[in-house]
Amino acid sequence: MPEAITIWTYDWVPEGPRGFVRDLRLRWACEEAGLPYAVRTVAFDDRETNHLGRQPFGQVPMIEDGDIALFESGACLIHLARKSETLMPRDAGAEAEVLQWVLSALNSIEMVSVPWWFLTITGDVDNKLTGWLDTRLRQLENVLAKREWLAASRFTAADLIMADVLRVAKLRAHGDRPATEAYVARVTARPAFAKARADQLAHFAAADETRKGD
Ligand SMILES: N[C@@H](CCC(=O)N[C@@H](CS)C(=O)NCC(=O)O)C(=O)O
Repeated sequence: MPEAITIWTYDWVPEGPRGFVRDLRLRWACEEAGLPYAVRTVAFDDRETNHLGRQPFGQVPMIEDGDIALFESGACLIHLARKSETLMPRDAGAEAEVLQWVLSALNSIEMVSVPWWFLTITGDVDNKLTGWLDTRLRQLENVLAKREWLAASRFTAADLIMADVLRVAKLRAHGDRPATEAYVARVTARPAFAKARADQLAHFAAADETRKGD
């Protein structure tokens, strides 16, 4: 039995982000790969200062794997993917393609989608990021119209992270991108995603009970 990986998340978060806190990416990866893992927590309250030794921005997630401690969900995902052919093929060319699309999800799509989403939910009626977002999403739609998976002609860590970036409700409801919508539905229909999501929701629901008792 390999030594268990530890995934770190918050002890509690408000309703809004539940099901989207980024430890889900790492839970999902471990579920896909059959890697045993434990979940541990840092306090959500005082998060800006209470775990800066583990995550210099006070965010989550982090992982520990033996002597290795990492933050940034993308870096953690790549670390996990290197342990599992399910997530990342051993072939050097296919591996490079997976890495390219993992970074693309984070640095070309999430880089604009998160600020766009934030402006939208904070009531910005003239969201100046919409044009930029629409261009990126249209370009990605063109890619997904021609292929089922981003890399290696099969599900990989690249699809896990791209679908996680794209599955945000406000993004899905914005515009009409049938290939992207089918892609998000296909990737998030995987049992490992359902398990990771249900476990995260249960984790925060249990935290509500603990808070009530405090
Ligand atoms: N680039 C970071 C972003 C991490 C991030 O935004 N985490 C959120 C939870 S999903 C968080 O900790 N938010 C609280 C905060 O920023 O104070 C990563 O991918 O790990």
